[in-house]
Order: sequence, then structure tokens, then C-alpha cells
Amino acid sequence: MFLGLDSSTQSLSALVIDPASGEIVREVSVNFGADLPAYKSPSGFIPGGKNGEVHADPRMWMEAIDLVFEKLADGFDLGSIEAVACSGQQHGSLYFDDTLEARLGSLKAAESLEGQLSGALTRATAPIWMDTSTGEECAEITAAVGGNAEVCRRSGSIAIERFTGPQIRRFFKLDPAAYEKTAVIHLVSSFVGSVLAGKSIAIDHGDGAGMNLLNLQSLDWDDALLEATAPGLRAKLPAAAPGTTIAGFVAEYFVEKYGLNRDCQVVLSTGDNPSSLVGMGATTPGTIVISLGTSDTFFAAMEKPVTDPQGFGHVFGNPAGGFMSLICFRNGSLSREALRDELGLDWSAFDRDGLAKTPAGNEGKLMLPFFGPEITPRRDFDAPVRNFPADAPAAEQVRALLEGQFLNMRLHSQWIGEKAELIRLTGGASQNDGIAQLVADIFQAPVERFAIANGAGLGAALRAAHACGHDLDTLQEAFCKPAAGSRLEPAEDTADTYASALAGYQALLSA
Ligand code: ADP
Ligand code: XUL
Repeated sequence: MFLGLDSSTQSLSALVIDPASGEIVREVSVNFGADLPAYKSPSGFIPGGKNGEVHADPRMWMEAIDLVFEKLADGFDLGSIEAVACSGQQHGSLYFDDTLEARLGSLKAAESLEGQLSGALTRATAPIWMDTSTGEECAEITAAVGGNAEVCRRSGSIAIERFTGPQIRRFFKLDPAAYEKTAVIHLVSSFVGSVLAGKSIAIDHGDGAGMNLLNLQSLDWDDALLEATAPGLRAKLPAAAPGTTIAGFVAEYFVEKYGLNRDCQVVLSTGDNPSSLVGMGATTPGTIVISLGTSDTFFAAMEKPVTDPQGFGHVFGNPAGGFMSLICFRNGSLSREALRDELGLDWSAFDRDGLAKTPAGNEGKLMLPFFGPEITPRRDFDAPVRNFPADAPAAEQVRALLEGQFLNMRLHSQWIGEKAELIRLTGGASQNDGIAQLVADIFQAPVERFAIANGAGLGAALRAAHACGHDLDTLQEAFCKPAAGSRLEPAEDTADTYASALAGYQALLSA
């Protein structure tokens, strides 16, 4: 059996798979807000941060590791787990002094992880992916390296507020003495993996590419980016390595305390999006994943590291080899809910019957579907922009919003240069047949819906099995199945309509 952990914004979850039966045999989760109320972080981060700062308490993550293993081991024998791999929210970082290695290497089962590790922290709190406080640092790094295009060419993304490099630079500027004392910087994913391994493990190319520090050609830390970020940084970073690397055996702490086998291996960790690429069975180009959550995200495997000339999209390492694109759209369900509430509708207006009231292409009525600031395209919208009257019938508004969202997604994913052959749809809004059909029509590709709620956790368990010799295709065939009857085919007669709507949308956006 193989164990996958996912340390996300709100919870630490664990999932055990049995490749022989093709089944998930155990799933447990620790909710940071509900299970660890002492950290006063109901949504997994410290509320009330100023100037865009969003930090979490790393001691909460340490305590959660003990808690999740207590839950896992309760009435379940962890002795047959062959390997474990972790996934984590991307970009977040933890800072430790030079006592970390000795502490990791001598963890005592009688004591807690938090009690033994928190003394090594040189920064009390960890900036996470929701943090937007580093605008100034992004500008400084960009100027030092020679502009957006150069940062993007090297690292796969322009300098981005939540990415780890700009966050490290901000720490160096705010507290140079604490930065100086810092001997090791970990990502959330590599930290959890290091605790399991009882030593600092390398950072994989999937999560490493979310730092604005990894050079996508050399797959090593980039000297120009390191220098532009903070002094002496290379010595503070773990090595960068492929995600298939086996880091070593699990720490004795987990053997004694929770009954893991001494031979259980720890595979390098990766970020939650790269991990979901594995868990959604989308590690080969042609299959794209669209997640319709609070925000919408688009990601897909790519062979060569092509970057977004406009600088909105990102390129990360694909845990199965090669690369992946990731594009985030801030106004996802946020916009769908805003229009629904503004017009006093319910989700049925966004479903098949509701959409049947208007034709594909909406007779040319288009909307830039943004109720607030957007990151793809990066612009400070405060309301949607329409090329038709704002008091038009509700059905026309809904179609304009949804078509606008997916035309925007199609337009801003063209830089990848791959035609979507299959779309795997996940997230809350994916259950809506009307929305799912519209995605199929606008991208002219079949859509499959996934029942798996925890694609990142499943991806971690699959990666653990893969690193130990199981064939990834076979694993994905067994575990990454679409929900029965969930497949939708594109209506081919809408292809021309949406090709011209795309041109219309692009013109409206430029205007
Ligand atoms: P996240 O993980 O980002 O919190 P989820 O993937 O759980 O989000 O998706 C939750 C969202 O799904 C809700 O905010 C809601 O807007 C949307 N949603 C749920 N059901 C429907 C539906 N039938 N049609 C459209 N959107 C829906
Ligand atoms: C990706 C990003 C988020 C986090 C969520 O760039 O910031 O998707 O990984 O956990």
C-alpha cells in the first residue's frame, strides 16, 4: 500500500491506496480550523493580515502531522505501507536555523513534532499563496534580472507576489538578522516530506518552479534570480531534484510512534497542482484539467517549457517528467455567484434548461465576466463589461457571463500551443451539466467529470507507488476514473460560432 499526504490551505489529509485492488482503502483528514482551534486560524491562516499579508502558523502544520498519523493509525496497520509522498499548497515557505537537521535526525517518539521542531524556526509565521504583500519586491527582482520577459524565460513565470522568491526577499528586507540566521528554507510540501524522512529533502521541479528561483532549462536554482532575491540564498535552499527521487527511509519516530515499517520509503514532495495533474490522470499532453472552484484554474502537461508571452500563466515541472502549464482565473465561482445573486437566480439558470433559452454565441452579446480584480488578464476590474444593455433579460446575462468566462480561458491558454483532446473537469461548478456542456462546446473537446474530491492527495499516493516501480499509466487507469455517465461530447455545430465569438471577445477586451 502507498500513502499520500496533502497539506492544503485548510486541512492536512491522508489517503492510502492499494494498487492490487485499485482502491482507496483509507482516508482521514485534520481540519486546521476545527481540529486545532488554539491557532485561531479558522480557514488555515492568521486572519487580519495587513497590506496583503497572509501568513500561517507553522507550529499548526507540525501539530497536524502528529494528529493525522494518530487518526491514520487508529485501528489501521500502517506497517504494510511501502512508500509515502506528500503534496502541499504551493509557494508557502518556512524558515529554520542550523539546528533543524539535528532536530529532524533525532526526533523522539515520546515527544511531539511541534515541541521538537518549532525551536528551529527563524520566522514565526509562514507566508502562504494568498499573500499579495510583495509588489515592491517583485518590481525589484524584475528590474535586477532585466524585465518581465527575462524573469519569465528563466523561471517560467514573471515575478508574482505569492511566489516564494519575492516572499524571501521581503523577509530579508524586513528582518535581515533573522534572514542571516536562517540556514534552511522549505516549501510547505518539502517541509512535510522532510519531517517524514527525518532529514531535509530536496525540492522537486513541480513545486520548485513556483518560487521564481528555478531555471527551467537547467532545472537548478538560477544564479541571477538568486542574486536578485537575497544574499547567500543558494546555501539556504535544499537542492532541486526530480519528483520521482526517493529521499530515503521514513524517520524512526514514525516507526515507533505510529507503526510504519522501517523499510517504508519517502518520495520527494510536490505542489498541490502538480500533484493533482497526477491524481486527475492528466500527466500526458492532450488532456487538460479545468477546476471550477472559488477561482477557476486550468492546467495541462506540456513537453517543452513554453512560457506565456503575456506573463499571466505559469510553467511548473510535471511530476511525471516534462512540464505543465497552470493558469489561475480569480473570478470563477466568485463571478458566477455575483451574477446569480444580482439577478436573484439559482443555479438552474446556469444549467441546461436555463441555457436552452438562448442560442450558442448569444447573438453576439458578450461580457468581460469580472466582478473584481482579475489576474488573467491582470487588470483591476470592478464590474463586468458588456457590449449590450445591462438590463437585458437574465438568460442573456447568464449566457454572456459563462461564455465570457470560457472564451477568456480559451484565449488565455492559446500560448500553450496544444489542442485540448479531452477535458477533465473538477470543482464545485463541474457538477452543473449546463456549464460542463458549454466548456465542451467552447473548447470543442469532450468533457469528463471526476468524482475524486482530493486529486492532490490521490496524486501523492500514486507518485509514491510510481517511484517504487508501479507503472503510472496502469495506476491512473485504475484510480483516475471519471464518474459513470459523466462524459459530454462537444456540439460540433457550435465550432464556427465560438471561433467568431473568440475573435469578438478578444476585440472587446482590447477595446
Ligand atoms: P473551493 O475548493 O475553491 O472552495 P469548490 O470546488 O468546492 O471550491 O467549489 C465550490 C463552488 O462551486 C461554490 O462556491 C459554488 O459557487 C459552486 N457551485 C456549486 N454547485 C454549483 C452548481 N450547480 N452550478 C454552478 N456552481 C456551483
Ligand atoms: C497556485 C496557487 C494555488 C495553491 C493552492 O499557483 O497559488 O493553487 O497551490 O493550494
